[in-house]
Amino acid sequence: MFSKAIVRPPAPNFAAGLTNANLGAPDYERALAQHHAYCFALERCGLTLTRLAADPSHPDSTFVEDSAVLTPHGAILTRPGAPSRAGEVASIKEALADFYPSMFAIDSPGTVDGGDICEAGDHFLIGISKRTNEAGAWQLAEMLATTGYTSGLVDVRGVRGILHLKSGVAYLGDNRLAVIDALAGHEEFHDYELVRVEDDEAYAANCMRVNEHVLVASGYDLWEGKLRDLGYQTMALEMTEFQKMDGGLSCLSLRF
Ligand code: CIR
Repeated sequence: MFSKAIVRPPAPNFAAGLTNANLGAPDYERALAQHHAYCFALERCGLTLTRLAADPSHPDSTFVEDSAVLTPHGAILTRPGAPSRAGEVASIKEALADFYPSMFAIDSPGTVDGGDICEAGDHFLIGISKRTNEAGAWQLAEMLATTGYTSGLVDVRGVRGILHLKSGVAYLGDNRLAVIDALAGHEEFHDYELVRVEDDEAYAANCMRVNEHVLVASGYDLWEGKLRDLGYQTMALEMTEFQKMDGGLSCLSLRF
């Protein structure tokens, strides 16, 4: 169960962030409205939000998930793989200090983006991507091991259209993983019940179980229907402007 989350709205220069999506420039006002609805949904799931101020010096800083990995046993500050995002960690550290008296941190030469880290019960799936390197992944695995978590690595570098592991995988609870076809055969997933996301709805794989609900991007009806058939209460949220910047639902908050 989560009780809190940290969020940060997009800044007016949000469109200057990194993207490979080729979906056009995001509309700032629309992004703000979508972010507002996202925050409201988290509150409906029972979370108390810490709302950070928009940070125009880091256009990607609305994607707060990438700067830390949070578990019930501690916080680990990451070292984002994109140089333009390195400066985002300081303010996340400050915000987390209110909740975590001490924190681990990933060191050079390791890099980790939180979007590559999928908590699945007591086991962590750690994506190796253009952002998270093996040095970072091993550091993280060791830190997690000190508080009793196991982990496994999943290399997503060869998977097209995937920025981070969680662009294609989400843990739904109950030993179930939502997964895109391209990743479904991975040996790290053998012990889970897999729920497949169709290729033409691949973006929807980045869904998010928050307490009694699963938040999903709106417009992916097959996927939402599948989740409902499995008994999940879904909440659909418009994500178009964040998708244009390679972002999904999970990236917009740090939940704990
Ligand atoms: C980036 O390329 O870093 C941002 N434009 C998108 C980050 C999305 N974060 C995430 O999936 N956790």
